[in-house]
Amino acid sequence: MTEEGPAPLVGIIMGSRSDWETMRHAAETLEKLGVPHETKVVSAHRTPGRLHDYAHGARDRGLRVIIAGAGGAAHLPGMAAAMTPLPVLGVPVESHALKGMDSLLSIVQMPGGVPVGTLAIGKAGAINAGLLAAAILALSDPDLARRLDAWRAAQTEGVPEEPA
Ligand code: RP5
Repeated sequence: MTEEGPAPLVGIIMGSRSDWETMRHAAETLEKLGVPHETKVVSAHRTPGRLHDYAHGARDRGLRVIIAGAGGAAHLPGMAAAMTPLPVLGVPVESHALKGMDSLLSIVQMPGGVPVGTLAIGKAGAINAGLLAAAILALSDPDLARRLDAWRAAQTEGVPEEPA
């Protein structure tokens, strides 16, 4: 659901194509909930101009939430948050060297004044970023709120009582 569908409400950005294996879970979650979104590679250090243009133009293009995933020295979510008033959800991508602890601490330890809503490291964080973005949008979208309720009910239904 990108260029050809309805106008995106959520922008999913990531520092590298290598982050897609993690960040696709945010996109798939939004897809299941019928939330229009777009996905872009936007690196804070390799493509700073692209980040500048993306973040500064995000609200005027109609985006409502940004999900930003990055690994290592993961300044992408914080830099994006510095350049847009939109809520930014940060997903720490698991790094090879430090298993994503570097990503997590880089994203979560924002100084007071420029918030990034930080999720868990890796796939769980990406899924939850999608769910949280949907919950934010659902505050002003009753149809989406119903779809989110149904998704959660189905999740509950899918938990067996017996362990084996
Ligand atoms: C970060 O560096 C990216 O977010 C990625 O997680 C990490 C490694 O990038 P690649 O070297 O795989 O492109 O900017």
